[in-house]
Amino acid sequence: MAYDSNTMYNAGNILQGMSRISEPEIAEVLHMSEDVQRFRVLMMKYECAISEVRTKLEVLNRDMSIKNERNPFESIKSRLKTPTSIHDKLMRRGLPLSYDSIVENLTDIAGVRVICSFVDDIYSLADCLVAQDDIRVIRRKDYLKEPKENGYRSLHLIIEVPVFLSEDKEWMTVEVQFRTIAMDFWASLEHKMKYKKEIRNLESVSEEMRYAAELINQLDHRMTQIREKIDYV
Ligand code: 0O2
Repeated sequence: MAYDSNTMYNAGNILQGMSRISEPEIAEVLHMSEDVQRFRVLMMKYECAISEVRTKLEVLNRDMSIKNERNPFESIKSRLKTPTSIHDKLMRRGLPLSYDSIVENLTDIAGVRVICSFVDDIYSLADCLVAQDDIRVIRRKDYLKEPKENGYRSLHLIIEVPVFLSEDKEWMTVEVQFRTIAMDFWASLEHKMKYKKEIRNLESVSEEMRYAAELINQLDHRMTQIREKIDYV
């Protein structure tokens, strides 16, 4: 499921999100007819966790934009993994299709993607987010410092946030990806490549993608240098 940039996250939207997942779909795709209700509640909690993280980032955006005279991010997108994607990921990894397996093995059911203009904003924003005392960092993967072989660059954080329910509090896992506008542009094209069954000249297209990723990296750094010159005036 694609990331959605809709910034409105209220109770209505959450219910609307849940109703998108039909019971037969869950039962059929995940082979867990007895756990359908538990699964729906789980997805509701992940949706609330997305909402919490988005709010935290939006608060940081307002605060930092006043202090630094620019917005640390351009946009936020988020998505909840669909039952079909959950099924496919578990199958790909040879893991059981069960409620417990989903909770134990998947850390990206709730996904938030933050698109920044500048690389240094990525680190400032990520540092401010993880410094909050109700955030637990589970994992950090810095594909900016160590890009993937194909040229992919982003900063990934797996975090836990508390979701306060009517009777208890639960820590929910959210994957937060930070990247620049240019890196996002590159990643969406590269993502399309994965879904195309046959690409002619795959080797040379992959090489072009690696070259484009390098150009994007240089452009991102050049833009930061220009911004610093403007800021110094
Ligand atoms: P989708 O459809 O975007 O959700 P994990 O998924 O965390 O259990 P993994 O694969 O080691 O395990 O995590 P990693 O490397 O942090 O990647 C997680 C997500 O980052 C991917 O989710 C993609 O969204 C994105 N990503 C990672 N590598 C690439 C890449 O080379 N190209 C592009 N375009 N995106 C990438 P999914 O589940 O693979 O896909």
